Amino acid sequence: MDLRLAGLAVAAVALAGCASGNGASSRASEPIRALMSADVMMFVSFDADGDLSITAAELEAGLDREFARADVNSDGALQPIEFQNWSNAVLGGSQLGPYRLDFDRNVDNVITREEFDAEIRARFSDYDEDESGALTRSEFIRLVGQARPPSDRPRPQPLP
Ligand SMILES: [Ca+2]
Ligand SMILES: [Ca+2]
Ligand SMILES: [Ca+2]
Repeated sequence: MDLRLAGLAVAAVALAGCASGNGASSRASEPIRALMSADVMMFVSFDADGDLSITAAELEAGLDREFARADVNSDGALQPIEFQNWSNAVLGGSQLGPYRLDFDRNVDNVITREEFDAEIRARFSDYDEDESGALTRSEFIRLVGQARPPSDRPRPQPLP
């Protein structure tokens, strides 16, 4: 996929080079491409007051709402089928992260409320580039090449 994207970038640069006659702009030679993750759709939905900023209080309310939405049998944990259905509805499917094993840190096949909150809080902090405690739209946009690989994030070892 990276190779294919690189190929597209080369194609875009080549096209810009050919378009010398229309006087468009030389900026076209540096196409801007961005990455978003499926969790952005969820975080944007947390903005209850519609002021385009997701505050810490809105995060807390969102965690409550999403866990309740996912935990259909109300046993306080998310079984694999519950996570799958929630992911399909809220994240638009399971093609993009976050994945079930991102949440289920002790790999016991259930996601506790603590595991659910920990993963989403970590992602919230990860997006909060200016460390203001709130997320604005621009913080969700990462240019290609700037996305941090998952290995950069600390991962606790599974419990014995
Ligand atoms: Ca808000
Ligand atoms: Ca459950
Ligand atoms: Ca677990």
